[in-house]
Amino acid sequence: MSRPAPVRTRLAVLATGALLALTACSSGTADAGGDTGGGDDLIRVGFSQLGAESGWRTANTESVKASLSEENGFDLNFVDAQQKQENQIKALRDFVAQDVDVIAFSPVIETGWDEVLQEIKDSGIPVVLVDRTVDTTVEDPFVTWIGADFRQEGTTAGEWVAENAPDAKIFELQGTLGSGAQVDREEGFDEVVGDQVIGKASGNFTRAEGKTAVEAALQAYPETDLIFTHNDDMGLGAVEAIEAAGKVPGEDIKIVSVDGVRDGLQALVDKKFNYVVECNPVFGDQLAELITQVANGEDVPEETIVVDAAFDQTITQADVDARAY
Ligand code: GYE
Repeated sequence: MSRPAPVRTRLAVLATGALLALTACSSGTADAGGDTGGGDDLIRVGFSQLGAESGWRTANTESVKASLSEENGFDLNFVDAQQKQENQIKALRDFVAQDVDVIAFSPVIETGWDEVLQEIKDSGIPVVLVDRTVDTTVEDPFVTWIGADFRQEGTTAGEWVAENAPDAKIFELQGTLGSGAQVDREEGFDEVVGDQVIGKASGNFTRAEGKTAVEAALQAYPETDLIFTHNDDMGLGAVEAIEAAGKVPGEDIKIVSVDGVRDGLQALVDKKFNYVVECNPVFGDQLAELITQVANGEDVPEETIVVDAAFDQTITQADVDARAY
C-alpha cells in the first residue's frame, strides 16, 4: 500500500477523544455580504460530495441537504463527483468562479489537492472539510474539519477480534485506496491484529467491488475465516460471495465491519455479520452550524469529531427498525 506524502494535515490522527473535540480556534474570512443574485441573506455554499458509493454516503448526503436548506438560510450548490477526483477539482474551481461564501467538500482521497487548495486560498473563500481528510503542502488549507475518528474505528474493530477471534486468519477488505477512511481504519486495525492479516484488497467501498474482491480472496486465501471490511456495503458483497462459495457468513467466515447503516445492522441481527463499529453520517446540523459561523467570521473549533458507537449480535430487530438510515 502506498502511504501519503510526508507533509500531512491529518486531523483524524490528532484526535484523541470520541466526543466532540473542541481544540484551538481559528476564524473564517468569508465576506458573507458578497452575494450576487439569489436570496439576499442566504449563505452561498458550494458542497462537493465525493460520490454515492455506499449507504453511509447516501445518508450523509440526505443529512447535508436537509440541513443546508433554503429555509435554514442556505443557498446550496451540491455537486456529486461520482468518486472521481478530477470531478471534485472541477467542482471546486466552479465554486471559486461563482464566488460562493463557503466551500465545503469531502475529499475522495487524501493527496492531489495542493493546486486547487492554493487557488481557493488565493480567492479568500474559506473551506470547511467534511468527513475525510487531506494531505497537502498548502498551509492552513481549511478553517475547520468535521468527521469521524477513522483510526479509532479500526482500533475498536481490532480489539473485538483480539478478544473474540484471537486465532483468526483475516482478509482485510479495504476502502478506496488512499482515502482517509481506508488509510486510518487500516492503521488502527493493523496496529492491534495486523499479524493475523493474511491478505488485503480494495473493494472501493461498494457492494459490487467488495463481492468481486472476496470472490478472488476465497481462491487466493482459502484459509480465511474472518473478514475485516472497511464498510458495510463491501461486507454485504462479501456475504454474497461467501454464500455463493457454499460457506456460512458469520460462522465459517466471521465479518467485522464499519458504518452501521441499517442493512449492516440487519446483517448483524441475521448473524451474518459479527461486529459493527459505527461511523455516524448524520452530522448535517453540526455542519450547518459550523458553516454559519465561518460565513460570519466567527471563531470555530479546528475539528469536530462525530460520536461513534459499536454493535455486536445482541442488537435486536427493534434497534434495526428504529435506525434512521
Ligand atoms: O465509511 C463508507 C463511505 O468516508 C466515512 O465512505 C466515509 C466512508 C464510509 O463510502 O461507507
